[in-house]
Amino acid sequence: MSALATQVLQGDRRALARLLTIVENAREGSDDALAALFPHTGHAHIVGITGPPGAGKSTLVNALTQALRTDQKTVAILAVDPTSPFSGGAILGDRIRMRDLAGDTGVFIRSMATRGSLGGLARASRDAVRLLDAAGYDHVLVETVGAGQNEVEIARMAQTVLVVEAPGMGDDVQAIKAGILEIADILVVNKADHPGLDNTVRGLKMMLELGHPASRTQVMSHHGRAMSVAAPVSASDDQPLWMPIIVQTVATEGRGIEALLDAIRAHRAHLHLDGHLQRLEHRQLEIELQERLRDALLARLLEHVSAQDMSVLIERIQQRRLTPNQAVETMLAGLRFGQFED
Ligand SMILES: Nc1nc2c(ncn2[C@@H]2O[C@H](COP(=O)(O)OP(=O)(O)OP(=O)(O)O)[C@@H](O)[C@H]2O)c(=O)[nH]1
Ligand SMILES: [Mg+2]
Repeated sequence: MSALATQVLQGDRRALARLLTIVENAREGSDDALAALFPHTGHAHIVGITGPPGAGKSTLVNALTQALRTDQKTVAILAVDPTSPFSGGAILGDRIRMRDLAGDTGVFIRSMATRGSLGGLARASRDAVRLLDAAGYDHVLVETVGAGQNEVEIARMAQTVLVVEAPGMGDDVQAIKAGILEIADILVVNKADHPGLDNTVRGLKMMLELGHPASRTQVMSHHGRAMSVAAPVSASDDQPLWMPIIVQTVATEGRGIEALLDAIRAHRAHLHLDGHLQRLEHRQLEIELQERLRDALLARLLEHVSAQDMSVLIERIQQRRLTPNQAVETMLAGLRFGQFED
């Protein structure tokens, strides 16, 4: 086993930090270390925290972490910033806000900024979560800004998803996108000290009621699914439903944090009933394998197609001598490009 992987298992924080960098950038040794650590994963409770910018996600993560520490649990925090191409900025702000947690060896904080594509970040986040899991943290909290596809991505790697909203943030229907119902296990209305609280809570409740019972199947099969498709419930799949819980918090004052923790515990207990967790993991792995396979096949194919070949094909398409689909077929068949000359 790689020395770093062994050190991570022994609780060496510096080794964990170094290995996270290696894995994040898919550097040499990344696959071997992940393979060595993989058998040690599957123990952490992975909680995703998403929601619009400034809703109070980091403040909540901070408060939750302190509550979990009081309960003797260890916590790893992964702040994923898909909007910033640089490490720094918002993430640095998060670090400063999280200074309350600094110096506690039961807490590990890491941020990751996007490099390249969204797909790349999804891969890197999944691998990072696995390292933190293998390192033995009881809870891994993954924070990401809810914008477009990101919320769906987080649902594909977390076991419990918190969607954080705040009153007056472009209410009501606008901020409360339909997709939230399908990914949220717990809806947190943070900044409960702000005006407009009742409107926001009412809006969310209405949405949940609308989604029930007609969309039952969507509610229970939300994780990692093609979101618009309601999965039919088979006879063997007749587990009790999980209806998203709404919790009100004032993260800055620690208000509602115990209730939130209770909701998280309740959802975790639900997952451990009747094989829910296994089914959730199965669906998530199915999606992950498809993504990895697609990326690997594309990379392998592109090894055999030079930029020059590609631009020749594009010219042919522009000359209307080749359809885009024919160009793809050409590449797949590994044919010589000259064949299309007439
Ligand atoms: N009044 C009030 N302010 C809050 C509350 N929670 C957070 N804030 C403040 O709201 C601001 C944003 O909080 P963050 O925790 O950084 O929000 P975030 O969702 O992590 O923001 P991004 O990571 O930038 O998307 C900060 O100034 C917090 O102090 C709350 O419950 N009440
Ligand atoms: Mg934040």
